Amino acid sequence: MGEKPNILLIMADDLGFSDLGCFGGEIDTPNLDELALSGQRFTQFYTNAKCSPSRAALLTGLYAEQVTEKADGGTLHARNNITLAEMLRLAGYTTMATGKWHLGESSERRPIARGFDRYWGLLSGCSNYFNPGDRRPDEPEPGRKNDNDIRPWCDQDTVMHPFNPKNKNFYTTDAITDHAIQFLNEVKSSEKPFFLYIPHCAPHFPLQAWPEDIKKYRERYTSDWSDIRQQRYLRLLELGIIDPSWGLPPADERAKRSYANLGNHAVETMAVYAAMVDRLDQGIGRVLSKLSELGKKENTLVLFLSDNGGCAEEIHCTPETPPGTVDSYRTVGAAWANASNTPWRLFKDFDHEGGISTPLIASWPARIKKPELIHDVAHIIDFMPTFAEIANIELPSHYKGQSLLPITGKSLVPFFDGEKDQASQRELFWLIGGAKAMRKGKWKIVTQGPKRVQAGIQIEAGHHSWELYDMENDRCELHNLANRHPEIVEWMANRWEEWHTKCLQDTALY
Ligand SMILES: [Ca+2]
Repeated sequence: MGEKPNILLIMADDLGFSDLGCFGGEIDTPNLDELALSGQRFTQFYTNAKCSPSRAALLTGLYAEQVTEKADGGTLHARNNITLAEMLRLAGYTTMATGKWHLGESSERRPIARGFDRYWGLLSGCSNYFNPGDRRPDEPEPGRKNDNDIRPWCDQDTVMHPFNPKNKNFYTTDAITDHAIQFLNEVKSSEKPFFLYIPHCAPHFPLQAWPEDIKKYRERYTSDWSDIRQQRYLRLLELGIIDPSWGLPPADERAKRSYANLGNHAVETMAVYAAMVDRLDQGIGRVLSKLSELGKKENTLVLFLSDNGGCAEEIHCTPETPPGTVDSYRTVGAAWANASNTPWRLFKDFDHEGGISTPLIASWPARIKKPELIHDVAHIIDFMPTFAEIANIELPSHYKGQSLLPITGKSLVPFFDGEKDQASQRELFWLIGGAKAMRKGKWKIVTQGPKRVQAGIQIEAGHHSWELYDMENDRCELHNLANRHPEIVEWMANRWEEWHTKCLQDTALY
C-alpha cells in the first residue's frame, strides 16, 4: 500500500434507514447520493440503538457495555480502551473532530483528552440549533427540553457553558461544517495523513431549520406518513437494498396516534426534519468540495453513517409553536419516524432492525474501485480494526500503562477490495435499556425487554421473552420462530448471557 489514506468519518444523529435518496428517501441528498454511487453502500450495517453507546463502540471498537458507565448511555471510561484518535495518532495521523461528543464532560473524558488534536462542538446529547445559549436581544427565549436546560459546548478543551454564539446567523449544522472546513485548511500543507471525525447533531431533535430549506419540502409532505412509507418501500426494492420476500410490516401502532397528535403541524414537522437532512447534505457537499480543492479526495476514505435509527419520542415542549424556529422544541414523532425507518419495525432505543440498522456509505477512490451494494453483515465496532489496517499499525495491547481489552470487530477492508463474507457466522450483541439482541449468521434473537417505558413508549409485559427471526428470509422481523426452534433460542440466549457476564467483568474495575 502507498501513502496512508486520510480518513473522513461523518455520522448523522437519529437519521432513519431510508432518509437518504440513495437509500430510497425523497429528501434531496445529492452529495451523499453521488458519494454512494461512486462507492459502496452497506445494507446490513449495524450500530447500537442510541447516541452514546454507538459513539462509545465507534470510537473504541468495543461494545459500549465494556467501556461505559451504564449500558444505556453515560460516559466513556479511559482505562481499558484506546480511541480511534489515540490509535491513529500513534500511526502518525493528525486527529480532528467537530460535532456532538456525548461521551462525558469531565476533563479526562473530553475529546482533547481522548486523542484529538482539534475539537469544537457540543459535549452533550442535543441542543438548540439556532441558539444553544442565553436569550438574545430582540429574540424569543430559545426552545429547550427543560427550563434553564442549557447544554455545554467546547472549543479545544475550553468548556463553553453557556455557549452564546456571536454570529446572529448561527446554525449548528453550518457551524460544524465551517469548523470541518477550517480544520481541513489547517492540514492542507501537512505531510501527515489526517483523521477528521464529524459527528453531526442533525437530524436529532429539536426540529429546527432554515426557512429556505423548509420551504422546499412543504409540498412534498402533503402525502401522509404512510404514503411516504409505501413510496420509500418501492424505491428500496428498485434499488436492490431490500428483498421483496421480506414484505413491508404493518404500520406501527403508535404512528396513527402520533400523526393525529401532530394535527395541523403534521406537514411542517416532516418538512423541517427533511430540511435538517437537506442542510446536513449541503454541508457534507461543502466539505467534500474542500477535500477536492486540496487535492486530497483520491486517497481519502470517506464514511457516512447514522448513529441509530429514527426516533419516535414524542417531546413537544412547545405544543403551540410549530417546529422550525429558535423558540420551538419538538420531535418528529412515531408516524414520521416509522416512515424514516422504512421498511424496518420499531425505532431508536429498540434492538429490532429499526433501532440498529444504518445506511453506511464508503468511498475511497484510490482503493474502492467498484461501486456496489454490500449485503454482508458488519458493525460499528469494525471501524477500529479497519482504520488500524489502513493506517498500517498493529492494535496495541497496552496504552498509557493500562492493558486494553481485545478487539472483536472485523476489518471492512476486504469488503472495500470486493471480497464477500456471506457465510459469516460472527456473533454480534446488543443491549439498550432492557431491550436485548444477538445476531449469528441468519439468526437473530431480540426482546423489547421487561414492562417499562422506553423512549416514551410503553413496553408491555408480553415483550419480555425472546423472539427469533430468520434474517435471510425475514429481515423485517414479522415471523417469530421462537416456538418452532426453542433450541436455537436457548443456545443464543445462553451466548448472550455469557457475553453480558463478560462485559460486566470488563467494567468491574470501575
Ligand atoms: Ca442518536
